[in-house]
Amino acid sequence: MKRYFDKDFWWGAATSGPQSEGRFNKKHANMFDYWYEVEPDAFFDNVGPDVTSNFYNSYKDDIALMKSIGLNSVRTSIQWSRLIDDLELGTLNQDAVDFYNDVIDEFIKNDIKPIINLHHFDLPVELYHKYGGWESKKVVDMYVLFAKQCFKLFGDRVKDWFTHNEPIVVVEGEYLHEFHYPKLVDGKKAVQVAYNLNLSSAKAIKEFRSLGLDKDGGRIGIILNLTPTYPSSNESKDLEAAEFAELFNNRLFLDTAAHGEFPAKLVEILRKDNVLWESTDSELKIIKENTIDVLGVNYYHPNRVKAPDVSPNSVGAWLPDRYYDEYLLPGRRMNIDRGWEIYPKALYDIAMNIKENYNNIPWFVSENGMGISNEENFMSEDGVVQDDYRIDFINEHLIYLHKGIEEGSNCFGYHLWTPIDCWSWVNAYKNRYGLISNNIHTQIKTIKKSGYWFKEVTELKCIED
Ligand code: BGP
Repeated sequence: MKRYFDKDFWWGAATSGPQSEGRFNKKHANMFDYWYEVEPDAFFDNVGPDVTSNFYNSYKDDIALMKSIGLNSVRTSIQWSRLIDDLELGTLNQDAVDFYNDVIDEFIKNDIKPIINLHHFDLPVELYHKYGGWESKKVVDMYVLFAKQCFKLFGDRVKDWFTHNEPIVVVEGEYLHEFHYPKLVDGKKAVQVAYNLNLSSAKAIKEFRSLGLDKDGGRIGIILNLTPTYPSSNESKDLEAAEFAELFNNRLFLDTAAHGEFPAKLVEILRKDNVLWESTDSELKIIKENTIDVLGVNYYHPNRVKAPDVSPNSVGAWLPDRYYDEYLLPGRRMNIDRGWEIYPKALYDIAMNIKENYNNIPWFVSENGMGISNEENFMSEDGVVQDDYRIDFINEHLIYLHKGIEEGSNCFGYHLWTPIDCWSWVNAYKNRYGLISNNIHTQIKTIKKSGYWFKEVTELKCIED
């Protein structure tokens, strides 16, 4: 059966500044630039973000390649650590202003809608060392200065803005599960950071509207990795575990961004556990009054949980994991290279959740994708990666997305991670995700089989079951 998408549907792909540009000409180091300086072997094969896919120098050729595979929209981010000269004052680095102006103009010249995200895990590291980064409300205000500069400089041409990418990953990676620098394990700080990230998003949205960009066709939102939670059984203990996981991992940001309020049940638990964030009435008012216009949803894999083996009340320092354990579904389909379960139906569940519980807000799939190691093994003699696994993966996800749209969910686009193989946090170049391959030694970029297939899909605006 053929499934048709709207004529204005966004067919695109996503990357970020720190993962594609390289470190050229940057005045400040971000958290990952610094981490790589002090601990290079924390990164796969000791490869850091210094060059990545060299977008800083090759953006014209890269954008031409993106156009050649039919992308009509591309998301990247503006690097705070590149754009801003004095972080405290929010003054500009003119080279960076010129660079981002050129990039945006080049996208538009190629009929690709530029979608801009502001923060993608890339806090300037000196703000962490000086103030504790997102633990500090002073840093929240510096981020708002950066956001305001971006809106003023580029808001005439960029109409779709996002404040953060996957803010829960900052909370988890930096403050709970030790997978991103500074690798702390501190539940109380984690909760404050989650609050401050939510506050920073609302404050940036307020600036956006006070500049009148919403009156000029502009929209602003947030990008969340809405990993749906599925309980291991219908027993009440597993259902409760799943409820907490959903509250902490998804609704902590989604309810706040979309409804302007933290979920009451989560607040109650955090208060009872003595770890609730510090907030003021005026901040909560800003959060209430500055909800999102649009939502980006990153989806890779489901989150399956069960009741924890240890009772929530009987463990030491507070961590959210005391309320649930991960559960591995027997017989699950896996992307073994990345260690993630493949479960396309979750996209339909996400679509229905947004429709039913979040006022059917306009949204798009802002990331989805399949990371594969040693992809050169799938390269045919002409240098084209024969990535049929990626084509199948995308197609299956689009089928479930289409079902959700048919049932009335207000989804307007699908972006794959990523247009051109780029560097990744910690995994560096281990897993390749792109529609276009990038040889990191020669910087030769070649369209993969999936890139040619995606072009056809964008032209026909149609997939097949
Ligand atoms: C998302 C991030 C992206 C990208 C992707 C793939 O969570 O927003 O920046 O890195 O994951 O992740 P990885 O390369 O670690 O498999």
